[in-house]
Amino acid sequence: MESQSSDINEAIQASGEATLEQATKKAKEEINSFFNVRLDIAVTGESGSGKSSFVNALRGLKDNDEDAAPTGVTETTTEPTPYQHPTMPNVTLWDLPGIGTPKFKAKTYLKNVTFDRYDFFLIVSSVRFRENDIMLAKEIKKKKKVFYFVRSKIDHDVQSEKRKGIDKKETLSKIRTNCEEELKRIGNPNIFLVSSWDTSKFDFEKLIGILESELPQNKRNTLLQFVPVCTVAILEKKVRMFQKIAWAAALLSGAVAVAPVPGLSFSCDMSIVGSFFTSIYHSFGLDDKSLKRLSERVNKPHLKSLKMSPLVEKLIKISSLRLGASALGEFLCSLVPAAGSAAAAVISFTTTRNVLLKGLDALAEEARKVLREAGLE
Ligand SMILES: Nc1nc2c(ncn2[C@@H]2O[C@H](COP(=O)(O)OP(=O)(O)O)[C@@H](O)[C@H]2O)c(=O)[nH]1
Ligand SMILES: [Mg+2]
Repeated sequence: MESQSSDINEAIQASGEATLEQATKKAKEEINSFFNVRLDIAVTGESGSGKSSFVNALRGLKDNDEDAAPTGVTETTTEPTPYQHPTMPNVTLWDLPGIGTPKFKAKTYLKNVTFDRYDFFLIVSSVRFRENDIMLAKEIKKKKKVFYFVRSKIDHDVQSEKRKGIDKKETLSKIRTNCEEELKRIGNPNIFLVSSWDTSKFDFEKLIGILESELPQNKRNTLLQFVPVCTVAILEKKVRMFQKIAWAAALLSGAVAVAPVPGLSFSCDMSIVGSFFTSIYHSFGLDDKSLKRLSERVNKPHLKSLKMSPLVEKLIKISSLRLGASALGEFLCSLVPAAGSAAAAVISFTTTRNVLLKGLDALAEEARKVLREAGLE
Protein backbone atom coordinates (compact mmCIF):
# COMPACT_ATOMS: atom_id res chain seq x y z
CA MET A 1 0.00 0.00 0.00
CA GLU A 2 2.84 2.28 0.81
CA SER A 3 4.34 1.99 -2.62
CA GLN A 4 0.96 2.69 -4.15
CA SER A 5 0.61 5.93 -2.23
CA SER A 6 4.08 7.05 -3.25
CA ASP A 7 3.10 6.28 -6.82
CA ILE A 8 0.03 8.49 -6.42
CA ASN A 9 2.22 11.24 -5.02
CA GLU A 10 4.48 10.90 -8.00
CA ALA A 11 1.50 11.32 -10.32
CA ILE A 12 0.24 14.36 -8.43
CA GLN A 13 3.65 15.92 -8.48
CA ALA A 14 4.03 15.37 -12.22
CA SER A 15 0.76 17.23 -12.80
CA GLY A 16 1.75 20.24 -10.72
CA GLU A 17 -1.64 19.99 -8.97
CA ALA A 18 -2.50 19.42 -5.32
CA THR A 19 -4.74 16.35 -5.34
CA LEU A 20 -5.20 13.22 -7.40
CA GLU A 21 -8.60 14.44 -8.47
CA GLN A 22 -7.19 17.70 -9.81
CA ALA A 23 -4.30 15.87 -11.43
CA THR A 24 -6.70 13.53 -13.21
CA LYS A 25 -8.84 16.43 -14.35
CA LYS A 26 -5.81 18.22 -15.74
CA ALA A 27 -4.56 15.07 -17.45
CA LYS A 28 -7.94 14.59 -19.12
CA GLU A 29 -7.99 18.17 -20.35
CA GLU A 30 -4.45 18.02 -21.66
CA ILE A 31 -4.92 14.71 -23.45
CA ASN A 32 -8.24 15.78 -24.87
CA SER A 33 -6.80 19.00 -26.20
CA PHE A 34 -3.67 17.23 -27.44
CA PHE A 35 -5.62 14.83 -29.62
CA ASN A 36 -8.73 16.81 -30.49
CA VAL A 37 -8.26 20.57 -30.68
CA ARG A 38 -9.15 21.85 -34.11
CA LEU A 39 -6.75 23.84 -36.22
CA ASP A 40 -7.98 25.43 -39.45
CA ILE A 41 -5.40 27.19 -41.57
CA ALA A 42 -6.33 29.37 -44.54
CA VAL A 43 -3.88 29.62 -47.43
CA THR A 44 -4.70 32.50 -49.73
CA GLY A 45 -3.06 34.61 -52.43
CA GLU A 46 -3.23 35.20 -56.16
CA SER A 47 -3.90 32.41 -58.58
CA GLY A 48 -0.61 30.70 -59.49
CA SER A 49 1.20 32.00 -56.41
CA GLY A 50 1.77 28.47 -55.08
CA LYS A 51 -1.09 28.15 -52.58
CA SER A 52 -2.00 24.58 -53.41
CA SER A 53 1.64 23.48 -53.35
CA PHE A 54 2.05 25.12 -49.94
CA VAL A 55 -1.06 23.34 -48.65
CA ASN A 56 0.56 20.09 -49.79
CA ALA A 57 3.88 20.98 -48.18
CA LEU A 58 2.16 21.68 -44.87
CA ARG A 59 0.43 18.32 -45.08
CA GLY A 60 3.77 16.68 -45.73
CA LEU A 61 2.68 15.72 -49.25
CA LYS A 62 4.29 16.09 -52.61
CA ASP A 63 2.27 17.73 -55.40
CA ASN A 64 1.93 14.43 -57.24
CA ASP A 65 0.74 12.42 -54.23
CA GLU A 66 -2.62 10.78 -54.57
CA ASP A 67 -4.37 12.94 -51.98
CA ALA A 68 -2.53 16.16 -52.78
CA ALA A 69 -4.29 19.37 -53.73
CA PRO A 70 -4.04 19.74 -57.53
CA THR A 71 -1.41 22.28 -58.53
CA GLY A 72 -0.67 24.23 -61.68
CA VAL A 73 -4.35 24.31 -62.58
CA THR A 74 -6.41 27.36 -63.38
CA GLU A 75 -8.72 28.00 -60.51
CA THR A 76 -12.37 27.84 -61.30
CA THR A 77 -13.79 27.49 -57.83
CA THR A 78 -14.88 30.36 -55.67
CA GLU A 79 -15.20 28.13 -52.65
CA PRO A 80 -12.48 27.33 -50.15
CA THR A 81 -11.38 23.70 -50.54
CA PRO A 82 -10.68 21.83 -47.31
CA TYR A 83 -7.78 19.38 -47.15
CA GLN A 84 -7.66 17.30 -44.04
CA HIS A 85 -4.28 16.37 -42.67
CA PRO A 86 -3.57 12.73 -43.63
CA THR A 87 -3.13 11.52 -40.04
CA MET A 88 -4.73 14.26 -37.95
CA PRO A 89 -8.42 14.72 -38.79
CA ASN A 90 -8.61 17.71 -36.42
CA VAL A 91 -6.29 19.69 -38.70
CA THR A 92 -7.60 21.18 -41.95
CA LEU A 93 -5.67 23.20 -44.50
CA TRP A 94 -7.99 25.37 -46.56
CA ASP A 95 -6.98 26.13 -50.13
CA LEU A 96 -8.75 29.43 -50.73
CA PRO A 97 -9.79 30.76 -54.13
CA GLY A 98 -7.27 33.19 -55.59
CA ILE A 99 -7.55 36.85 -54.83
CA GLY A 100 -6.79 39.30 -57.59
CA THR A 101 -9.62 38.55 -59.95
CA PRO A 102 -11.38 41.63 -61.35
CA LYS A 103 -14.34 40.97 -59.07
CA PHE A 104 -12.20 40.76 -55.96
CA LYS A 105 -13.09 42.97 -53.09
CA ALA A 106 -11.33 42.36 -49.81
CA LYS A 107 -14.47 42.78 -47.75
CA THR A 108 -16.68 40.42 -49.68
CA TYR A 109 -13.81 37.99 -50.17
CA LEU A 110 -13.44 37.40 -46.46
CA LYS A 111 -17.15 37.02 -46.01
CA ASN A 112 -17.35 34.64 -48.97
CA VAL A 113 -14.64 32.41 -47.59
CA THR A 114 -16.23 32.31 -44.11
CA PHE A 115 -13.24 33.98 -42.47
CA ASP A 116 -14.35 33.11 -38.99
CA ARG A 117 -13.52 29.43 -39.22
CA TYR A 118 -9.75 29.93 -39.65
CA ASP A 119 -7.18 30.20 -36.92
CA PHE A 120 -4.93 32.29 -39.13
CA PHE A 121 -4.27 33.22 -42.76
CA LEU A 122 -1.15 32.64 -44.82
CA ILE A 123 -1.02 35.14 -47.69
CA VAL A 124 1.14 33.62 -50.41
CA SER A 125 2.85 35.44 -53.26
CA SER A 126 5.45 34.17 -55.69
CA VAL A 127 6.46 37.43 -57.33
CA ARG A 128 5.52 40.53 -55.46
CA PHE A 129 2.95 41.43 -52.87
CA ARG A 130 0.35 43.65 -54.46
CA GLU A 131 -2.48 45.96 -53.51
CA ASN A 132 -4.86 43.03 -53.12
CA ASP A 133 -2.58 41.30 -50.63
CA ILE A 134 -2.30 44.48 -48.58
CA MET A 135 -6.03 45.15 -48.65
CA LEU A 136 -6.72 41.61 -47.61
CA ALA A 137 -4.26 41.81 -44.73
CA LYS A 138 -5.92 45.00 -43.52
CA GLU A 139 -9.36 43.41 -43.65
CA ILE A 140 -8.12 40.33 -41.80
CA LYS A 141 -6.71 42.60 -39.12
CA LYS A 142 -10.01 44.49 -38.85
CA LYS A 143 -11.72 41.18 -38.20
CA LYS A 144 -9.21 40.56 -35.40
CA LYS A 145 -7.67 37.62 -37.18
CA VAL A 146 -4.02 36.91 -37.76
CA PHE A 147 -2.11 36.76 -41.06
CA TYR A 148 1.42 35.98 -42.20
CA PHE A 149 3.08 36.78 -45.51
CA VAL A 150 4.69 33.91 -47.32
CA ARG A 151 6.91 34.57 -50.32
CA SER A 152 6.91 31.26 -52.20
CA LYS A 153 9.01 29.45 -54.86
CA ILE A 154 12.27 30.72 -53.38
CA ASP A 155 14.14 27.70 -54.76
CA HIS A 156 13.22 28.93 -58.23
CA ASP A 157 14.53 32.46 -57.54
CA VAL A 158 17.77 31.15 -56.08
CA GLN A 159 18.34 28.90 -59.10
CA SER A 160 17.65 31.53 -61.72
CA GLU A 161 19.74 34.20 -59.97
CA LYS A 162 22.58 31.69 -59.63
CA ARG A 163 22.68 31.39 -63.38
CA LYS A 164 23.36 35.12 -63.47
CA GLY A 165 26.21 34.69 -61.00
CA ILE A 166 24.31 36.01 -57.96
CA ASP A 167 24.76 33.91 -54.84
CA LYS A 168 22.01 32.60 -52.58
CA LYS A 169 22.63 35.01 -49.73
CA GLU A 170 22.38 38.02 -51.97
CA THR A 171 19.24 36.75 -53.69
CA LEU A 172 17.49 36.11 -50.38
CA SER A 173 18.46 39.48 -49.03
CA LYS A 174 17.21 41.19 -52.18
CA ILE A 175 13.86 39.39 -52.08
CA ARG A 176 13.43 40.20 -48.41
CA THR A 177 14.13 43.89 -48.96
CA ASN A 178 11.71 44.01 -51.89
CA CYS A 179 8.97 42.35 -49.86
CA GLU A 180 9.51 44.74 -46.97
CA GLU A 181 9.28 47.65 -49.36
CA GLU A 182 6.03 46.31 -50.87
CA LEU A 183 4.48 45.74 -47.46
CA LYS A 184 5.76 48.74 -45.53
CA ARG A 185 2.32 50.37 -45.61
CA ILE A 186 1.11 47.87 -43.09
CA GLY A 187 3.92 48.31 -40.66
CA ASN A 188 6.69 45.84 -40.37
CA PRO A 189 5.11 42.43 -40.87
CA ASN A 190 7.00 39.16 -40.68
CA ILE A 191 7.73 37.82 -44.15
CA PHE A 192 8.73 34.20 -44.68
CA LEU A 193 10.66 33.07 -47.73
CA VAL A 194 9.79 29.45 -48.49
CA SER A 195 9.95 26.71 -51.03
CA SER A 196 7.13 24.18 -50.94
CA TRP A 197 9.46 21.79 -52.68
CA ASP A 198 12.04 21.92 -49.94
CA THR A 199 10.73 22.78 -46.51
CA SER A 200 14.08 21.97 -44.90
CA LYS A 201 15.47 25.18 -46.37
CA PHE A 202 14.88 28.93 -46.11
CA ASP A 203 12.28 30.25 -43.62
CA PHE A 204 9.93 27.29 -43.24
CA GLU A 205 11.26 26.38 -39.81
CA LYS A 206 11.13 30.02 -38.72
CA LEU A 207 7.52 30.26 -39.88
CA ILE A 208 6.56 27.24 -37.80
CA GLY A 209 8.36 28.74 -34.78
CA ILE A 210 6.47 32.03 -35.07
CA LEU A 211 3.11 30.37 -35.70
CA GLU A 212 3.65 28.19 -32.67
CA SER A 213 4.60 31.07 -30.40
CA GLU A 214 1.66 33.21 -31.52
CA LEU A 215 -1.08 30.58 -31.42
CA PRO A 216 -3.26 30.23 -28.34
CA GLN A 217 -1.68 27.80 -25.86
CA ASN A 218 -4.11 24.96 -26.53
CA LYS A 219 -3.41 24.98 -30.29
CA ARG A 220 0.37 24.99 -30.14
CA ASN A 221 0.69 21.26 -29.63
CA THR A 222 -1.68 20.60 -32.51
CA LEU A 223 0.50 22.66 -34.82
CA LEU A 224 3.74 21.07 -33.68
CA GLN A 225 2.25 17.62 -33.89
CA PHE A 226 1.16 17.90 -37.52
CA VAL A 227 3.94 19.89 -39.19
CA PRO A 228 6.30 17.72 -41.21
CA VAL A 229 9.69 16.96 -39.69
CA CYS A 230 11.96 18.81 -42.05
CA THR A 231 14.72 19.97 -39.74
CA VAL A 232 16.39 18.74 -36.57
CA ALA A 233 15.03 21.75 -34.67
CA ILE A 234 11.43 20.87 -35.52
CA LEU A 235 12.03 17.26 -34.53
CA GLU A 236 13.52 18.25 -31.17
CA LYS A 237 10.56 20.54 -30.46
CA LYS A 238 8.26 17.64 -31.13
CA VAL A 239 10.27 15.40 -28.80
CA ARG A 240 9.97 17.93 -25.98
CA MET A 241 6.24 18.27 -26.60
CA PHE A 242 5.68 14.52 -26.26
CA GLN A 243 7.93 14.38 -23.19
CA LYS A 244 5.78 17.04 -21.56
CA ILE A 245 2.51 15.25 -22.20
CA ALA A 246 3.75 11.77 -21.20
CA TRP A 247 2.71 12.21 -17.54
CA ALA A 248 -0.91 12.86 -18.57
CA ALA A 249 -1.04 9.83 -20.86
CA ALA A 250 0.50 7.69 -18.10
CA LEU A 251 -1.92 8.95 -15.50
CA LEU A 252 -4.98 8.34 -17.64
CA SER A 253 -3.87 4.93 -18.81
CA GLY A 254 -2.74 3.73 -15.40
CA ALA A 255 -4.57 2.18 -12.53
CA VAL A 256 -3.98 5.20 -10.34
CA ALA A 257 -6.49 7.50 -11.93
CA VAL A 258 -9.06 4.99 -12.96
CA ALA A 259 -9.50 2.95 -9.82
CA PRO A 260 -6.85 2.83 -7.14
CA VAL A 261 -8.08 -0.53 -5.98
CA PRO A 262 -5.51 -2.79 -4.31
CA GLY A 263 -5.03 -6.05 -6.10
CA LEU A 264 -6.64 -4.81 -9.30
CA SER A 265 -5.43 -6.80 -12.25
CA PHE A 266 -3.67 -5.23 -15.14
CA SER A 267 -5.58 -2.12 -16.03
CA CYS A 268 -3.42 -0.09 -18.31
CA ASP A 269 -5.63 1.49 -20.95
CA MET A 270 -4.32 0.36 -24.28
CA SER A 271 -6.03 3.04 -26.26
CA ILE A 272 -4.06 5.84 -24.65
CA VAL A 273 -0.70 4.08 -24.76
CA GLY A 274 -1.43 3.08 -28.35
CA SER A 275 -2.54 6.57 -29.37
CA PHE A 276 0.53 8.07 -27.74
CA PHE A 277 2.90 5.89 -29.76
CA THR A 278 0.84 6.18 -32.96
CA SER A 279 0.91 9.97 -32.80
CA ILE A 280 4.65 10.02 -32.21
CA TYR A 281 5.24 7.61 -35.05
CA HIS A 282 3.28 9.75 -37.51
CA SER A 283 4.42 13.05 -36.10
CA PHE A 284 8.08 12.01 -36.50
CA GLY A 285 7.43 10.90 -40.09
CA LEU A 286 8.43 7.30 -39.46
CA ASP A 287 5.50 5.74 -41.32
CA ASP A 288 6.14 4.09 -44.69
CA LYS A 289 4.48 6.84 -46.72
CA SER A 290 6.49 9.62 -45.08
CA LEU A 291 9.75 7.72 -45.47
CA LYS A 292 8.99 7.05 -49.14
CA ARG A 293 8.28 10.73 -49.78
CA LEU A 294 11.41 11.81 -47.99
CA SER A 295 13.53 9.28 -49.85
CA GLU A 296 12.23 10.62 -53.16
CA ARG A 297 12.68 14.23 -52.16
CA VAL A 298 16.31 13.84 -51.12
CA ASN A 299 16.91 11.18 -53.75
CA LYS A 300 18.09 8.48 -51.34
CA PRO A 301 16.22 5.28 -52.16
CA HIS A 302 17.61 3.37 -49.16
CA LEU A 303 15.55 5.54 -46.77
CA LYS A 304 12.43 3.70 -47.88
CA SER A 305 13.68 0.46 -46.40
CA LEU A 306 15.64 1.77 -43.45
CA LYS A 307 16.12 -0.91 -40.83
CA MET A 308 14.44 0.14 -37.60
CA SER A 309 15.68 -0.98 -34.21
CA PRO A 310 13.86 -3.99 -32.70
CA LEU A 311 12.30 -1.75 -30.04
CA VAL A 312 10.93 0.62 -32.66
CA GLU A 313 9.59 -2.32 -34.67
CA LYS A 314 7.74 -3.34 -31.51
CA LEU A 315 6.40 0.14 -30.91
CA ILE A 316 5.15 0.32 -34.46
CA LYS A 317 3.38 -2.96 -33.97
CA ILE A 318 1.87 -1.68 -30.73
CA SER A 319 0.53 1.41 -32.41
CA SER A 320 -0.76 -0.26 -35.52
CA LEU A 321 -2.27 -3.37 -33.98
CA ARG A 322 -4.79 -3.03 -31.26
CA LEU A 323 -3.11 -5.33 -28.80
CA GLY A 324 -5.04 -6.64 -25.86
CA ALA A 325 -4.01 -6.06 -22.27
CA SER A 326 -1.95 -9.21 -21.89
CA ALA A 327 0.11 -8.56 -25.01
CA LEU A 328 0.58 -5.03 -23.83
CA GLY A 329 1.63 -6.23 -20.39
CA GLU A 330 4.23 -8.43 -22.02
CA PHE A 331 5.40 -5.52 -24.08
CA LEU A 332 5.70 -3.20 -21.09
CA CYS A 333 7.71 -5.84 -19.23
CA SER A 334 10.06 -6.19 -22.15
CA LEU A 335 10.66 -2.44 -22.13
CA VAL A 336 11.14 -2.04 -18.42
CA PRO A 337 12.40 -5.21 -16.76
CA ALA A 338 11.37 -3.90 -13.34
CA ALA A 339 7.78 -3.84 -14.54
CA GLY A 340 7.85 -7.62 -14.60
CA SER A 341 6.42 -8.28 -11.20
CA ALA A 342 4.27 -5.17 -11.14
CA ALA A 343 2.56 -6.11 -14.37
CA ALA A 344 1.01 -9.08 -12.67
CA ALA A 345 -0.83 -6.76 -10.30
CA VAL A 346 -1.03 -3.07 -11.11
CA ILE A 347 1.03 -1.18 -13.60
CA SER A 348 2.00 1.93 -11.74
CA PHE A 349 1.96 5.49 -12.94
CA THR A 350 5.74 5.67 -12.66
CA THR A 351 6.26 2.51 -14.69
CA THR A 352 3.82 3.55 -17.38
CA ARG A 353 5.44 6.95 -17.66
CA ASN A 354 8.87 5.38 -17.89
CA VAL A 355 7.65 3.11 -20.64
CA LEU A 356 6.16 6.01 -22.57
CA LEU A 357 9.35 8.06 -22.21
CA LYS A 358 11.54 5.14 -23.15
CA GLY A 359 9.45 4.39 -26.22
CA LEU A 360 9.50 8.08 -27.13
CA ASP A 361 13.28 8.11 -26.82
CA ALA A 362 13.62 5.15 -29.12
CA LEU A 363 11.34 6.71 -31.74
CA ALA A 364 13.19 10.04 -31.46
CA GLU A 365 16.52 8.29 -31.99
CA GLU A 366 15.11 6.61 -35.08
CA ALA A 367 13.82 9.92 -36.44
CA ARG A 368 17.23 11.53 -35.85
CA LYS A 369 18.80 8.68 -37.77
CA VAL A 370 16.38 9.27 -40.65
CA LEU A 371 17.29 12.97 -40.79
CA ARG A 372 20.99 12.10 -40.72
CA GLU A 373 20.64 9.57 -43.50
CA ALA A 374 18.62 12.08 -45.49
CA GLY A 375 21.40 14.63 -45.10
CA LEU A 376 19.11 17.04 -43.26
CA GLU A 377 21.18 17.59 -40.13
N1 LIG B 1 9.94 25.91 -58.11
C1 LIG B 1 8.82 25.94 -57.40
N2 LIG B 1 7.62 25.91 -58.03
C2 LIG B 1 6.50 25.94 -57.29
C3 LIG B 1 6.55 26.03 -55.88
N3 LIG B 1 5.29 26.07 -55.41
C4 LIG B 1 4.49 26.00 -56.50
N4 LIG B 1 5.20 25.91 -57.63
C5 LIG B 1 4.67 25.80 -59.01
O1 LIG B 1 3.92 26.95 -59.32
C6 LIG B 1 2.76 26.64 -60.06
C7 LIG B 1 1.51 27.17 -59.34
O2 LIG B 1 1.41 26.53 -58.09
P1 LIG B 1 -0.01 26.24 -57.41
O3 LIG B 1 0.28 25.67 -56.09
O4 LIG B 1 -0.88 25.44 -58.32
O5 LIG B 1 -0.56 27.74 -57.28
P2 LIG B 1 -2.02 28.24 -56.82
O6 LIG B 1 -2.75 28.60 -58.07
O7 LIG B 1 -1.77 29.44 -55.99
O8 LIG B 1 -2.67 27.13 -56.07
C8 LIG B 1 2.73 25.12 -60.20
O9 LIG B 1 3.24 24.79 -61.47
C9 LIG B 1 3.67 24.66 -59.11
O10 LIG B 1 4.32 23.48 -59.47
C10 LIG B 1 7.84 26.05 -55.23
O11 LIG B 1 7.97 26.14 -54.00
N5 LIG B 1 8.92 26.02 -56.05
MG1 LIG C 1 -4.44 26.16 -56.50
